[in-house]
Amino acid sequence: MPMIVNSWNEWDPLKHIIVGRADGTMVQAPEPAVVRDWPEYGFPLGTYGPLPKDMEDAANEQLDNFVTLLEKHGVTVDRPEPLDFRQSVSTPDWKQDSMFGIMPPRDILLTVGNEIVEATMSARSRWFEFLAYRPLLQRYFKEDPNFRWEAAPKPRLTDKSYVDGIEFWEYAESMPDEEQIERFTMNKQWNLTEEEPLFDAADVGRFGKDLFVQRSTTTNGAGIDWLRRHFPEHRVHEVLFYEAHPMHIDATFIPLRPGLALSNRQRVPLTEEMKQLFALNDWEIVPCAEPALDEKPPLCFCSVWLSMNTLLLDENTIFVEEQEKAQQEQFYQLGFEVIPVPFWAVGPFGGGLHCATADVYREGTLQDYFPKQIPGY
Ligand code: DAV
Repeated sequence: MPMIVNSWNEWDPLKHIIVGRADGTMVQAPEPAVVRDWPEYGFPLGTYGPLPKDMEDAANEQLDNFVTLLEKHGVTVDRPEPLDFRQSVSTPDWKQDSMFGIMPPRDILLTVGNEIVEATMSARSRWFEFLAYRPLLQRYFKEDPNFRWEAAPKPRLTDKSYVDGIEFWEYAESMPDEEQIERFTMNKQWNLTEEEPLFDAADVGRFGKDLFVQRSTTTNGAGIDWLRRHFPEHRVHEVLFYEAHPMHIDATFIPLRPGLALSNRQRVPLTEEMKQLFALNDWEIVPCAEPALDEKPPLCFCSVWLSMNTLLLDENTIFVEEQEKAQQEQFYQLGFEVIPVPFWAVGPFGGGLHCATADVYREGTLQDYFPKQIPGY
């Protein structure tokens, strides 16, 4: 019987991956976890709807091109099945006027060894996103007798899961970033409460036996606790960075190969134990290069740091956005073969090359890259 699902880290040789689609992606309807306010691009506060069709076509063209490139490098690619994201969705607790989309599979699917966990997610518009991946997961389940298919407890996402609902964002964004970092980041408390476990899979950095999970606007302490109890054979470390609105670790801190990690030059690590753990095990942490963009493109909720949102083909080869020349140069200097990929049109649909993918199979086994541990961390 074939082994289909296996991936323990971000750098082992890649053989099989899921790549998202831009089809029907929405500027989401307002909800406690999400506020969009882009009057200059046709979406003032409170409005919602599909992203413009020409943008969607451009994003899909770049995604399809990336798929071809991956296949040329011997990687099998699967794609999710779009739903109608314009539809409203509801549970017994709430009704939400739109869904979001399925460009970033990394946000929802967490692959750890022979297991894929569907994350809780923390936005109502993303509650049903797992349905788009079910045809793939069902197939893996049928074909691979060792595949462990898991779903984290579906959250209630009532108003109790959010700090003052949407008002949190209006309140926070009236402050300068430094003040928000002081008030919210230092207290590990942004929009989410600790009512129930909440996490996005993209807040997890996979380093073999060690999983580094970012506390963020999408992942709360209970979510990290759930992951810790769910993976008893792993060491699950909470990490925090200097960032006002942390969301997903993959434009903040990423491994490149055993012993080498890339850190966002602004969003420096704040967790002392994390810094000690890397130093103790002789890991080098290098600050990333400057991004090519000065500000977010139109209708994009991700930052310019998508420059470091890259995908490793193996520990010597990395896919990097085509126009991020400084970041490419840094990878050359670090000894990597760089494969440039045009991907800027994809950003507004939910991220970069790492966000747009979810691992299915990388060669390799579970290894310990941090043999020296810090008690209690
Ligand atoms: O830095 O804006 C990008 C990652 C989205 N999945 C950021 C986060």
